[in-house]
Amino acid sequence: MNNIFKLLFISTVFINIMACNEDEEETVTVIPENDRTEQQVEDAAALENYLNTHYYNAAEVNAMENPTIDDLEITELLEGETIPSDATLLISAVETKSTTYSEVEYEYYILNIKQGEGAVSPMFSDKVRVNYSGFLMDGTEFDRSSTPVVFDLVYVVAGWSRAIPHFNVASSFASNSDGTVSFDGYGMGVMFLPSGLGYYSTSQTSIPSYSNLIFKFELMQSETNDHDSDGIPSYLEDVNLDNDLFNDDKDANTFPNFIDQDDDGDGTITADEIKTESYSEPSRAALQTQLDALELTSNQFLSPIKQNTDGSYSANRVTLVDTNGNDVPNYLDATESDPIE
Ligand SMILES: [Ca+2]
Ligand SMILES: [Ca+2]
Ligand SMILES: [Ca+2]
Ligand SMILES: [Ca+2]
Repeated sequence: MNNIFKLLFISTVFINIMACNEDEEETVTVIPENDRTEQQVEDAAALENYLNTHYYNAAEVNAMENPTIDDLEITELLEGETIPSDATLLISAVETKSTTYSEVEYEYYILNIKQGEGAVSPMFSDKVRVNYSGFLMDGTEFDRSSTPVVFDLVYVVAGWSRAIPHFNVASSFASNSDGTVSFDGYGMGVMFLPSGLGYYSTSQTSIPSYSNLIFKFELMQSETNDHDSDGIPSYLEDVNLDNDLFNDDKDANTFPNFIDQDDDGDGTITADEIKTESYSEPSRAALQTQLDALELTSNQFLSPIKQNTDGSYSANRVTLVDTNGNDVPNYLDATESDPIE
């Protein structure tokens, strides 16, 4: 299953290849993709209609400490019916969000059942552990997890990297004797996505092209990604700040910054063009105390805390050195290629 995650890149055309006649030639019919702006208008209207004609069991799930995706029930309000007193119409409960993707302004909707009590909220480029169920506006479920699964938000449909960061992770977890893990105080909600933030023109198993997608989810954990291990977390490799890592390629070598170990192509790897100071402590708490005491300048950040093989914990203070003071850090400045230290 998990068919929503097999698609890394959304193709721009449908190609019908029809095997042909005696010449053994092939006829290729290319159907142009719908205009994204026009499709968004249509999808927005359909989603709004859905939200105006469906309600959920608000009182029930709001009363639960750790509601699951299966506890949340969305029901169609049929003509002539009234909403049950303990239910809420979706349109009255969702938050409307907007984002730009593929140069088009999109609106999507979030139903926040539980914010999540953990301290961390994932970045758009992080790895997350979730339970989820994906379905279409007609209620057809096309995918679901049976146990919490890990996804890289960079390689799933664009709506996920927009919606999930609005939530926090679980406050704690515990390992059970049967090998499963229980999470407490996790984030839980529903995202309602226009097709442009889903698969758009590409059809999937059980998902026709141009389908709006609805996902219920529980957010358990997240982890900061550094896809190319160059010391710059992936969210900081989005130089033009549009939540899209694929359109930032400083040296135009076709490898976007987040998977390029020498971002500016000056022959010195990024890891050697930034200053890294390492801090280690036997316990996470002691390390946290030490890190909290550090004063960070605007060109510094802390790497995520990692546990070492000897059980100790460590983290780095990273400084984006800008030797010539032109406001472009050395790792993005091809005229500065001397390794740091
Ligand atoms: Ca990186
Ligand atoms: Ca970008
Ligand atoms: Ca590059
Ligand atoms: Ca470099």
